[in-house]
Amino acid sequence: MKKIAKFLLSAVKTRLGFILTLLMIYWLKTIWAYYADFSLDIGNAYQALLSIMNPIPLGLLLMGLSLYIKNTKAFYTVSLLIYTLLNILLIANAIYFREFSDFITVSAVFASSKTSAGLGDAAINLLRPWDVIYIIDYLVLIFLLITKRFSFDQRPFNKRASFAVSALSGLLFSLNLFLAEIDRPELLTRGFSNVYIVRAIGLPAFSAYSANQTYQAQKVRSEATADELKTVKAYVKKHYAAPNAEYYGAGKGKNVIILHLESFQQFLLDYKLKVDGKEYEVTPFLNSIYHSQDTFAFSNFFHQVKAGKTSDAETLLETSLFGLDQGSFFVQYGGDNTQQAAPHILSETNQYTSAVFHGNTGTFWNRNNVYKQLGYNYFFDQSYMSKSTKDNSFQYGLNDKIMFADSIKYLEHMQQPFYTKFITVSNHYPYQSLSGDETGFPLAQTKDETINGYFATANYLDAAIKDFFDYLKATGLYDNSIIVMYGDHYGISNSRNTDLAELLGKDPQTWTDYDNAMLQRVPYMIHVPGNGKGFISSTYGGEVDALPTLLHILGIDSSKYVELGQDLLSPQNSQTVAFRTEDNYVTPTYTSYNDHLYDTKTGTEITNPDATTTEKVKAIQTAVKEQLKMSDEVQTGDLLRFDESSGLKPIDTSQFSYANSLDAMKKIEKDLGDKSTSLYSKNGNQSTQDLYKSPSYKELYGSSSTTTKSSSK
Ligand code: GP9
Ligand code: MN
Repeated sequence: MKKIAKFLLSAVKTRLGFILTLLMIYWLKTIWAYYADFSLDIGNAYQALLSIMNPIPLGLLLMGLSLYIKNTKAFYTVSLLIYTLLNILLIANAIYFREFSDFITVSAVFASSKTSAGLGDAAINLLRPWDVIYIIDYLVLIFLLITKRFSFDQRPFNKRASFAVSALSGLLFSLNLFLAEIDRPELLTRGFSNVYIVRAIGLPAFSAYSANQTYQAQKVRSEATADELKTVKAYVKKHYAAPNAEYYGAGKGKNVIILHLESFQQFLLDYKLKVDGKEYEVTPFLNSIYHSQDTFAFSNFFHQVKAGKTSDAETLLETSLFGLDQGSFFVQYGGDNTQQAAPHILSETNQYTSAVFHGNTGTFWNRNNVYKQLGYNYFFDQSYMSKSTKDNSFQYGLNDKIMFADSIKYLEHMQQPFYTKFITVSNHYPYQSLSGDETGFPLAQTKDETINGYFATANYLDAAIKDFFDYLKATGLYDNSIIVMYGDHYGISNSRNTDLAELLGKDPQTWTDYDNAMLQRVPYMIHVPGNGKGFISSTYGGEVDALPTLLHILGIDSSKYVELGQDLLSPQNSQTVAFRTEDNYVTPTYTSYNDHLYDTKTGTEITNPDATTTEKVKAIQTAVKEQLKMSDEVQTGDLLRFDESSGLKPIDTSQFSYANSLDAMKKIEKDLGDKSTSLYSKNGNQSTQDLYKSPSYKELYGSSSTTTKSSSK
C-alpha cells in the first residue's frame, strides 16, 4: 500500500503524471456517478463498455490542453481549473438527476433562470452523505500541499508530446463516436434520449451537443416575430373545415382514452395470416372495433412522420402540427416551445385531468420535459410500473399487457373527466418481444425475420387492448369514455416491402412506389360507446387531421387554435395528405411518392401528364409545401408564444411534477371528499384492480401453438 502511494506520488510529480492522475480520478468519479447516481439503462455488455470508456477521450483532450503551457504556475492553475469545471459538470448533473431523472440541458438552464424550476434551494435537500466522494480528491490535494508532500514540476512539457496527447485523445474520441454509432445508428441526429447520449459519449460531449442544439434553435427563435404568426393564422382560418353537425359533440364531456398502437399499419386490420393452409385472424378485437357501429374509422388515414417516429406522431396527433424534417420535434423544441395541445386545451375548456402511461423510461424522446409543455398533469413511466425483467419487457419497455395492468392503480385515482394516453411498445421493431406463455401465434414464413414476427406482436397488442376494454366495461368507465386508437407509423419499412408483397397477395416483381405509399396507411378510430352513428370513412387524411376531428367530436370549437389539419368528418375537408418527405403526397386522385406520380384509384403510374394533370398536380404540390412550411415556421420560431387569442393560459412547467403522483392524486381525492369524481371514489373507495383480467396466449389458446388457434371469422 505504502509502495503504491509512493509510486503514485512520484508519478504525480511530473506534469504528464499529474494530468494522468487527474484523469484517472475524474474517470473513477464519473464511473461512480454513472452507477450510483444516474440510471443509464445499460442493456448489454457493449453499452457498459462504452460507458466505461467514454470519460477518457474528452477528459484527456481537455486537461491535456494545459500541457502546452510553459509557465509552472499557469500550468497547474489551468489544469486544475479544467479539472474543476469537469467536476462541477459531473456533480451538478448527479444532483440534478436525483430530482429530474434526466441530465442538465442548456435549454433547461435557460428555462430555470426564467421560471426558477431549477435546483435552487432544493439542491441542499438532494445532497447525500456519500457525495463526499466527489470532493475527497480536493481534500487530499490540500493536505498534500499543506504538508509540502507535493512538489511542482518546473520543466515545461515537450510541445510535440503535448500534441501527441491531443492527437491521441482526438483519435479516442472518434473511436468512441464510431462505436456509439454502431450501438445506436443516428444517435445524435435523432436524439432519442439524453440518457442514451450520455451512456454512449459521456457528459461533456452531451453538454456540448445540447449547447449546440439550443444555440441553433435559439438563433431562429430569436429572429421570429409576431407578424409571422399572423400569416400562419390567416392560413389556418382559410383552411378551417367547419364541423359536421351530425357528429359535433358526440362525445361531449366524456373521458378520452388514447391508445397509441405502436408501428401498427392499416393492412393488419381484417388481415388473416395463412400458415400451413390455415388462416389466423391477427387482430380480432381491433377488427370488431373497426367495424363497430360506435366507431368512426378511417380507411385512408396516413402517418406523416419522418425520423422523429413515435414522438412526431404524438406531436401531430395532439397539436395538429407536424414534426420536423430532420430529427424529432420532441427532442429539439418540444421541451421549450409553447404549444396548444389536447391535454391543455381540454383542461382549460372543460377541466379535464390528464396523464400518459408508458412502459419505457420517461426520458426517451425527451417525454419527461415535453409532456409538461403539452399540459399533462401526470406521466406514469416505467418507474411507476413493474421492475423490468427479461421475461416481461424488451429494449423499448414493458410488454403491453403489463403496462396496462400496472396503469390501473393510477388510472382509478384520476379525477374525471380525464384525458389519458397509453403508449404501447410490444409491437415495435424487431417484433421479437414475446416470450414464455405469450408465444404461440404463428410466425409468417417469409425470408425476413422482421416481417415474420410482426403478426404475432400485433396479435399480442390486440389481446392487450381487449383486456383493457374488458376492464373499462367491468368498471363502467366504458360508458363514460370515448376511446381513440391510432397507428403511429409503419412497422415494416419500405426496404422490406417486396418481401411482404406476397403476404398481401401482390407480386414482388411488379411492386411499385405506389404500393409503398399505400402501405403508409395507419388506423385512426374514434370509438364512442352507444353512439351508433359510426362508419368507416374513406376520406383521405393524415395524422395532422386527428386533433380537429377529435375536438369536434368532443364539442369543442377548434377554430381558436393554430391547427394545420382539418376535421376528417367535415364535408369541407380537402383530402390532401402531405408526407413529411419533400414532394410526397396522396390525394383521392393523385399519389406522388419518390419522384413517381400515380393515379390513386388504379395505382397506374402517370409518366406523361397532360396539361390539366400538370396543373392539378402543381396546385397540390403548392398546397402541401405551404402546409409544411407553416408548420416549420411555427415549430422552429416558437410562434405560438405570440398567440394571444387562443384563450389558453401559458403553461408554467415548474408547476408540474411527475414524482410521487399517486400521493398527489390521493390527496386531491381526500380534499375533494364527496365531490371526488375518480373511479376509486365512485366505487366506494374500493380499488378496481381485481377487475383487470389479462389471460396469456397459452391460457386462451392452450399450449400447442399454431394448431390450436383458428380464425374467428
Ligand atoms: C419508445 C417508443 C418507441 O418509448 O415510443 O419509439 P419509436 O422508436 O417508435 O419512435
Ligand atoms: Mn413508434
